[in-house]
Amino acid sequence: MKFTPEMKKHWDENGCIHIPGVITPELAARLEKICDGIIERFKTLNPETGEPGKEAANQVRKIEHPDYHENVDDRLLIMETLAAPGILEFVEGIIGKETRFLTSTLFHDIDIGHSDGGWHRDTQFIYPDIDEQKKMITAPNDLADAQVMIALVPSEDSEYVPGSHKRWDTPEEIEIRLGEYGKNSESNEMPGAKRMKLEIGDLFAFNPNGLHRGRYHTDKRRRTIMGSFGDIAQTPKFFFSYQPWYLNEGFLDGLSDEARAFYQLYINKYQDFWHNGPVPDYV
Ligand SMILES: O=C(O)CCC(=O)C(=O)O
Ligand SMILES: [Fe+2]
Repeated sequence: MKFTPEMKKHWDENGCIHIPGVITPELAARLEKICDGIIERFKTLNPETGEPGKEAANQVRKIEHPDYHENVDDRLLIMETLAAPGILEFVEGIIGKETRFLTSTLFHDIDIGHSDGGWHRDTQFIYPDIDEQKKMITAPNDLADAQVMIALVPSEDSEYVPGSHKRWDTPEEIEIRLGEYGKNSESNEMPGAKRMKLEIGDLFAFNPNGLHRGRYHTDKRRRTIMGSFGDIAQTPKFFFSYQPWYLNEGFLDGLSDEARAFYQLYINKYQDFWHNGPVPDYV
């Protein structure tokens, strides 16, 4: 994938971008198999809690955790894919700053339950106070993040409201997002919502400040991996960035020089937090 100024323009205007075919179907198939194994292991034992993963879970976080992998090469393939030169160039291009890693996620279909997904801005989980949220959205330079998804099987499970990343909610939007204590948040009537149609190997990146949601249905297979990236000048210390196993001896061994350098930057930024805590609550 080659980064272009058009991509940056599209990103700035919309807060999201869809780029077809960034990985080959062959690589997607290999990763899909690895992800099946991760989900099975998570169900048996979530290494972060020491308990079986939640039954209705639609995601596994931090999929490079060593306990999800019998085979080191599988772990390295995931890390290599999320830090491929094309991806890193793209992320720096759209964010417009030097970037660092934050976390990885695997989104998958669920065994029980059925959810069209709750509309949200990720900022609402960090700033429950509405005025704080508003301040963060209207000063977007303070939060330059990108969520970069790669679909390993076709997926139409992500929706976004283009342009909503750089403005506050309209009355209709806020009523859906937060009205009546979240009772309306799964509404299918969000004005301007765009559903992404991803084929195998497609990339979908979005600014999590914008209005978005994911759909989780038992009958729609989903295997989408995601890397979360942000401005190197910021080091948010919370559950997502708590990954002390990066300090394990030889954790980066076997990676390409570029990927190794990128994850080493992550270690440099976060090693104090991982050594000294405080250990965040599990979410
Ligand atoms: O499942 C999805 O597509 C939504 C994910 C999401 O909300 C996020 O990564 O911030
Ligand atoms: Fe989100």
